[in-house]
Amino acid sequence: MPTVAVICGSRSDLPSLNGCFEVLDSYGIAWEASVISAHRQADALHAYVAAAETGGVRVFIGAAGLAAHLPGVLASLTARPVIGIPLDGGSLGGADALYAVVQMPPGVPVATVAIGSAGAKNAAHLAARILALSDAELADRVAAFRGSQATKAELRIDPRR
Ligand code: RP5
Repeated sequence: MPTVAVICGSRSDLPSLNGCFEVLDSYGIAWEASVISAHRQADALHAYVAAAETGGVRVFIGAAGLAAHLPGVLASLTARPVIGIPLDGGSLGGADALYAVVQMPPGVPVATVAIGSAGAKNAAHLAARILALSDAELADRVAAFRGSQATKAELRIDPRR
């Protein structure tokens, strides 16, 4: 049963999400991914969110480009945490999607990460940290990842090692 649902607005978004899927896998988090457009398949999106909640999804990740309303619509449909990834497929380099995802009205929060593949990875890391609040083993894996990052940074600044 997935605990994280990743939804993107188009099949064309999927390559941008590989890093998200890899990071979720690295934490051993069960996830599922779906392509459901907020603009083109509104009814299907409503039905999916209801079913996902019933099925045990605890964190939603929404990814879209252009006028990226998908994460915001997800946040309108669920009280569970929604993380939004603005994608950079459009002619404005993702600034369009960033504004659409980050500028949510008060009371309808979307935790917005960076544009594109960096954001896709961070969406997965943030989901892990949310889930780790109630999962001690996952919290250990998050701590281990943070430790490995520190080690890598240390190596970068000292070429003799
Ligand atoms: C957005 O429009 C999607 O998330 C995608 O980033 C963009 C273009 O979609 P397609 O025309 O490739 O389906 O809704």
